Amino acid sequence: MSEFNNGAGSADKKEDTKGDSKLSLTEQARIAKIQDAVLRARMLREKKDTTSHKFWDTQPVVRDIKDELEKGVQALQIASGKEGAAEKTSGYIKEQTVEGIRKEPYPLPAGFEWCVLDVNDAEQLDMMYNLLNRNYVEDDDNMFRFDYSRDFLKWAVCPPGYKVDLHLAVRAQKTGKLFGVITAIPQAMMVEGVKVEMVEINFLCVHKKLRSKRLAPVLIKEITRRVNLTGVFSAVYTAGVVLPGSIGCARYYHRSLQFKKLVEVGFTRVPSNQTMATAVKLNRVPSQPVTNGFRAMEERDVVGAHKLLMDYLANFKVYPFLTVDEFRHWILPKNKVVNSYVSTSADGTVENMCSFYHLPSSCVKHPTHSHIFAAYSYYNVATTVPLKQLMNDCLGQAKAEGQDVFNALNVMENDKFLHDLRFGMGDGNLNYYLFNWKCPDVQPEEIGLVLL
Ligand code: MYA
Repeated sequence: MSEFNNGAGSADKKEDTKGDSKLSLTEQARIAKIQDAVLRARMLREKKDTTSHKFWDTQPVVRDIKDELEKGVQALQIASGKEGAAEKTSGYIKEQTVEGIRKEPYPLPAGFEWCVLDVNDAEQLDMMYNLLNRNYVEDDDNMFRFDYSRDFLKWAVCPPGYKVDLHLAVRAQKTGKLFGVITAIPQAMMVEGVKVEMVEINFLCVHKKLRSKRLAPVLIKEITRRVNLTGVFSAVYTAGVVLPGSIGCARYYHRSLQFKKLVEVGFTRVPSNQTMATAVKLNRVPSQPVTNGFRAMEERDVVGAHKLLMDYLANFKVYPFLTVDEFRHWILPKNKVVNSYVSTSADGTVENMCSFYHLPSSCVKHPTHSHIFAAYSYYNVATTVPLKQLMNDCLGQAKAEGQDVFNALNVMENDKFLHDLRFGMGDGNLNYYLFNWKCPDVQPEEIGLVLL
């Protein structure tokens, strides 16, 4: 997707639209849209994307050149002012009703059965934890693997309105051992100004012994069926892999907090123009916050901080529509799961907030270090201080909390602080996906959503 954003394309666009200064802003925007559509169609034709996806090609996601060209045609229709054309750029890809949804679960290979995971039961939570701890996402060199804590998993899959039926797993009939998992949680999303009831999909995992046997498509079809039976027909998810249905692509940036340890585990290197001592010094963070009144968020801040965040998120094309209860669940501090901070005016109005969640990774092969402790930037809003200052305070808190590295995506306004606060660009992309909802491509800075 980012290919469409190359320098040549945007330079062309600026030249042409600037050329006629008599055009109104609306007309200029229309012309820009036409140019985008034409450019997109041309590049897609040239790209000749021949990848075939046996499963994804059957699913309601934007997936091929034809769809992309259709998007282009719609943009042209909007640009030429045709009534009603705008409606077509958002909406379901496939219209469905609960009545039309299959009633029986999809069949599994012999010896396996469906089960659900009640993560409030310690034993079932352990089963989910162990499957993920040994089989979930690894980096390209298989050096690190996500190690979501048990408390984190409970928090991640039990927001207000969650359904146990959507914490889906596959187990061996004889032994009860888990071989696969996928979860869905309810979350209304705002997509280009339209509120859509969706689920967020996460924790898709197949045991290493059962890889490449097409179990993942069965898990996805079964969770889709179960979600559809609740009257919800669209979903949002992120993945490192490129699949059909992507609406945008963000990049991870990393800020070292414990530089020496990160070098020892092979996560980072000492730059060629620095010594270890210089690099350690350059990566220092404030031990005390600079922002006046900076403190951990508390229950009394929830209503004000919720309003601050929702007003801010309204600036983006894709963001979660959080109720106050959902906000409380996701943002109020939870030990070793999520940290959040605010500063307020004298009368208690929340003016600034920042937050991060805790996602350690196991060091798969390292003899002495078992984990990298990583903080992930979550939702941040600065209204009375520069965002850079607020995030520098946030880095200090993360370090005080024992984190080795602070990770952030280049979504929302994060570009405003990444460079100056010495974040280095990672080699991983994160693709954002919508299932069964049309949406034009979005740039990272137009995304107001961070998934866990
Ligand atoms: S992203 C995290 C994904 N998990 C991991 O990376 C953990 C480690 N890897 C594994 O456990 C396995 O490799 C997985 C694939 C399970 C990923 N998302 O069974 P297979 C397609 C979607 O033979 P396996 C997260 O959790 C692949 O293109 N599809 O493969 C969000 C191929 O299809 P096609 C994926 O390697 C998940 C097919 O699977 C992914 O044994 C969102 C091959 O199946 C992936 N990350 O297992 C899920 N990776 O032939 C979608 C591969 O067509 C939700 N594939 O190319 C959709 C919305 C559903 C709800 C809708 C409600 C309305």
